[in-house]
Amino acid sequence: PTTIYLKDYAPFGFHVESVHLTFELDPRATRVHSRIAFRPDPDVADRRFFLHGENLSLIVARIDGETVAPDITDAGLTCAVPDTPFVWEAEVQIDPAGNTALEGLYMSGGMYCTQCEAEGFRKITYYPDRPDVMSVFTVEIKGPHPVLLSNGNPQQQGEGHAIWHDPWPKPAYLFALVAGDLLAHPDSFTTCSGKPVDLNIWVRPGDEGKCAFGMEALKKSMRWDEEVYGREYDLDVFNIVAVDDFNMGAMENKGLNVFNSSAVLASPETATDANFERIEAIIAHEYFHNWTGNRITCRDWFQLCLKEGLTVYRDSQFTSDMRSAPVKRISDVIDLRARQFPEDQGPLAHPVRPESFQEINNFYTATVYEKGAEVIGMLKRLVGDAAYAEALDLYFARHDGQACTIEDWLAVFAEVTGRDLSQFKRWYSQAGTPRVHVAETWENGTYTLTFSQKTPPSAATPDPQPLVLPIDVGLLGANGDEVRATETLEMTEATQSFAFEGLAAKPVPSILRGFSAPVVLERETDAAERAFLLAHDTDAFNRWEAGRALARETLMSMATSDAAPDADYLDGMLAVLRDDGLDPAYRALMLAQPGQSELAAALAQSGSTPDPDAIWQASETLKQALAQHAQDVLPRILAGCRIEEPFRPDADQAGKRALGGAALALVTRLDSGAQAAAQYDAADNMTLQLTALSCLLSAGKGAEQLAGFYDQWKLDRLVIDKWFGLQIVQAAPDQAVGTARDLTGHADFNWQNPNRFRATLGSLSMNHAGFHTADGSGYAVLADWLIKLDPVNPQTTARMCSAFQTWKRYDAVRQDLIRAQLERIAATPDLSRDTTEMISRILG
Ligand code: HT7
Ligand code: ZN
Repeated sequence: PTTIYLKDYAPFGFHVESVHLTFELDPRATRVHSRIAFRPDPDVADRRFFLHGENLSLIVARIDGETVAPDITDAGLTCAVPDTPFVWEAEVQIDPAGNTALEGLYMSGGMYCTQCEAEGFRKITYYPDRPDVMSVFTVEIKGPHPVLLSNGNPQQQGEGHAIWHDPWPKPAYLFALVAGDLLAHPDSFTTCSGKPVDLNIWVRPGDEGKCAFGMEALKKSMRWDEEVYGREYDLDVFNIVAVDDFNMGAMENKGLNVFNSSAVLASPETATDANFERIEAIIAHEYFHNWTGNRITCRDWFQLCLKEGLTVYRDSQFTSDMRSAPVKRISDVIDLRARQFPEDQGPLAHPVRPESFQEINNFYTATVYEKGAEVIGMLKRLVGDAAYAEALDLYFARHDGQACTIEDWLAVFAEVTGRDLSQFKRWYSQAGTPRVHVAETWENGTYTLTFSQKTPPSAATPDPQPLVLPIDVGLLGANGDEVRATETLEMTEATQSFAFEGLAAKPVPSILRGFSAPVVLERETDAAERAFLLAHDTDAFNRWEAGRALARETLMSMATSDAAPDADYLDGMLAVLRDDGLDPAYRALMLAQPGQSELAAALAQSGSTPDPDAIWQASETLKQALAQHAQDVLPRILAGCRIEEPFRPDADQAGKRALGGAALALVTRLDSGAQAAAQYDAADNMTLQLTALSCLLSAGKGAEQLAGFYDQWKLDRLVIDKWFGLQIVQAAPDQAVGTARDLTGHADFNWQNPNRFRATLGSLSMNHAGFHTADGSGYAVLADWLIKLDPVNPQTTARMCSAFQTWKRYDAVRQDLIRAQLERIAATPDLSRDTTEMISRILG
């Protein structure tokens, strides 16, 4: 496979003045006519006329009306063209029904839909399919379907015929077309300057009752972007379509967002609070792309973080404003540690702005998205809120309608603040998670913190240099009062000291408040100090972090010796449970234990080889100990979390249900599932129903409820995904592989549907001890299915290979078992470019 390098970027030699596409839809033989006006760019020396194109049957091509015979390869075509403006026309035939990869134009449940990011448009017609080629599109659709949609505004709509015009120049990856027998959930929005916008969520008949929440989320997002970023919507219509077969969450096509059904459809009976929150965030994310991604796009795919990091940052600000800011921050950090840290600390490590790739789809990663957002959060912290707002205004004003780079992005900050951001820019070019060690001294009223930063070298970054780290620090006195409010220390050296003078007594430091930089903080301290911070820290994040560290440390010692659960941890958690002044959602997060995979990582980093069974056992023992320690207070918590009002998926009610769920999980360990069974029977919403079922399954009970759940929901695809996933995630380690195997034989296991595939095989990889079962059967089952899926859907296959990325953490026997499976996948004939790249990077 060819490797593409950032350093080789060269502009296209032609401007595209306009694009006119006509689609004659047919499941097996859709015809696509293109009429594209090109103008040679005199500033570009290399004016080779190359159009991308894959899996296309060219019927005819013309230049200025004359038939031409281009040179065609698997990747596209070249053709001799005039040195003056000309019109290219082509007619191609494609096979949407045979397109199982879900890139380009494909069919899902009888409807036509498209997915063009990153490089799917080349499967629709010949085109310069690169983000720096932007043009105005007019799209004509012919087909016997009641609903025919594309980007922009509708120009004509009639029986079996529609014309759409998008006035905003865009790259081809933002093109979309949808056709089918769909129903709309309509609404409207008036923008800040008084322009009306028609809003619709389009769904298959039967799903119309699941759109109301998504529509409210859309309107809130539109208002928020006006109020917080000054960004107004710019078309007459905004359409969202729900699609069942989709490789990711959703796609921000201009004026026509396409969503995985799971990322938009929800009703109280069928969706959990977590689903509602995710839907609100994804709707916001895709909507915010209208400015950060669409109006200002990326010059090339190496700049992906330009739109993704910024848009994730914006959607996290939105969720913080709509819900609880500390709860959102803690949830984001849990997610970062669970998904981005393993990537950054393993063989798939790459910079936020990668410098090479073979398959760009493999770089839609937690590093580009979530670490990319962290980098923006650090920048904002360093320059301050006012300068951030000024820089963003300048960015939008200067770059509207352009395809930009990280250099363009940083330049507006440098200009607004006068800062030299060259060292900060290393965050974009260096892979790896910095480890920051802290030492302290106390002398004559001066307390000094000395930080040392070290980023472990990796294949992507063999010689890491010191980064700019904003480290937020506050100091607490012995009674828990703040003796120094939060201050951002700006660390730029490998080792650097910061002194706090004039203190009456040695303080307790609260370091890296709000998780102000995405690093691993190393501080040798004792359980007593952690317990003090858990009880007193005035920073909500660090208070949670103190409890998390206590849990992690006790679990690590329990997993490696016969240590008993730490009393400081148990007492601290009891105090949290009793503290009704704390937000229930926050208390629920406090009670959650670190994931078993996170513990495996921590053990590996501390020099011991993680034993998945011992980690599982430690985690079970600690939950049991906490249940016993808290048994007197649990009934009161459960009662306090009961909600009498009608269901609302808002943060208040969701927080109560989350705390009630955490308490129920503990109670289930004491009452053999009696209260969980009662909650299951009484549940009138999916959160309560699924929480109860999950408690029962984790206690090795609930067979009857599981069967009843299937009968109740067998016609609801999204709920049945939960049914598949829950059984595997909650299975005991020795049952997980068998459960997954049985479910792959179930009549409803449609392995070509990415949601169902992920619900089954993805859940197996999430059951840490089950997946890493000593005989290697977990690895073998996953590898079997990845080999089977690869020729059908390389993108989803390649993404799921990351389940193996942590393989070097484990013992030699497990490593050998995993390596054997990786080599078996690699040796599969005709393996896709996507999966080949992932496996070879993981093998190293
Ligand atoms: N910009 C989108 C990224 C994307 C994608 C979405 C759906 C299917 C395949 C895809 N490939 C890349 C999603 C986003 O970040 O908003
Ligand atoms: Zn995005």
